[in-house]
Amino acid sequence: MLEQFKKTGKEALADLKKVTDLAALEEFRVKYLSRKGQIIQMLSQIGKMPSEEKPQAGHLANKIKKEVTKAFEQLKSTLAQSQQVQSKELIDVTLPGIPVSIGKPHVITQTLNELLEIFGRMGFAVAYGPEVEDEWHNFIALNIGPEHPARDPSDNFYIDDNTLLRSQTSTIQIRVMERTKPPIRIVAPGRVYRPDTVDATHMYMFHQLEALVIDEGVSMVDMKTTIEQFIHTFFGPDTKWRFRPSFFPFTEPSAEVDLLLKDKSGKENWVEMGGCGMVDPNVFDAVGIDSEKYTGWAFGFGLERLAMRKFGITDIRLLFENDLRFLSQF
Ligand code: 2NL
Repeated sequence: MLEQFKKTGKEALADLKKVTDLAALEEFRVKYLSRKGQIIQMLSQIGKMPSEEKPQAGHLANKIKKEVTKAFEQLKSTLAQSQQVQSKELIDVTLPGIPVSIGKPHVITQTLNELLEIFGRMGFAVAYGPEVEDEWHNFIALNIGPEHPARDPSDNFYIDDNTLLRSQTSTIQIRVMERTKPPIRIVAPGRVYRPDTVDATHMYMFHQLEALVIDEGVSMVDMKTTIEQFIHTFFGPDTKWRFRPSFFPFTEPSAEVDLLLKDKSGKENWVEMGGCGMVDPNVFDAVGIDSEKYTGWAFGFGLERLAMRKFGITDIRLLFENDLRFLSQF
C-alpha cells in the first residue's frame, strides 16, 4: 500500500510537469487534488488500514499531499502571471477608439487671426499695448478734450483720477507714434472696456482692431484702396461698401464705413462696420510727429461686430458664455 502511495505521488508530479496552461492545470487539480482526486482518496484509504500501519501511512500520505499541493500552487501562480502579461499585450484593434476632443481657437481669435493675415499681406506690422491706461494715451493725445462726453466717468472704467481701462485701441497707436519715427504701418488689436448695459449688441468688454499708416504724401486714396482690399478679402470680392461723412476728434476728415449686406429675408441693408479718417494734425503735434511733413490715415472697427456679420451671430453675449455647444460651431 505504501508503494502504491509513492507511485501515485510520482505520477502526480510527472503529470504536473506536462501542464503548460491553466486549463490543463484545472484538469490536473480535478484528477489529483479534488475531493475525488487520487491524492485526497489516498488519505481516505488510511482509515481502512490496520491500526499498526496507520501512523506510517498517514505520515507518508500527508508528505505526498503537501509536496504535490506545493508544486501545484507554484505552477498555478506562474501560469496566472504569464497569462496576465499575455492579456495586457492583447489589443483588440477592431474596438472603436476613444474619442479625443481637441479644442480650437475662439471665433473672435479666429477672426483676429484672419485679419492679421490679411493686413500682414498688405505690409502691416502688429502692435500691442496695455489694457490699463492713463488719460493722456486714451484721450488727451487723441485730441479728446476735457469736456468731451467720451470722458464722462460713467462712460468709462476709471481706476483712479488718471487711470482707466482703455476704451479704444488707439492708445496703442499713440504709444507707437511716441516711440517710432514714420513711416509707420501697423494694426493694433486688443480688448477695450466700456460700462455699457449688456444686451444683444453691447458688452462691457469687446475687441477692436485699428490700422494706422503714416508717411510723406499719404492720402485718402491709400486709405480707400486699403479698406476696399480688406473688405473684399474678408467679406468677398462682390461686397458693396461706402464712405459716409462722420466726425471723430482724432481724424479730419472722418468717415463711417458701411457695408451693403443681406439680412435673413434676403433684403439688402447698409450696416455700419467701422470708422476712419485722416489723422488730425493735433494728434501728430501731441506725439511729436511733424504735421507739416507727414500725413496719415487710421481705420478702426470692432471684431465682435465683424464676426457677428460674417457668421450670422445675432447676440454678442453668446460669444462670452463659453458654451461649447455654441463655440464649437465655428
Ligand atoms: C470706430 C472708429 C476709428 C481711429 C479709429 C485713430 C487712431 C489714431 C489717430 C487717429 Cl492714433 N485715428 N483711430 C480713427 C478713426 C476711427 O475708429 O468706430 N471704431 C470702432
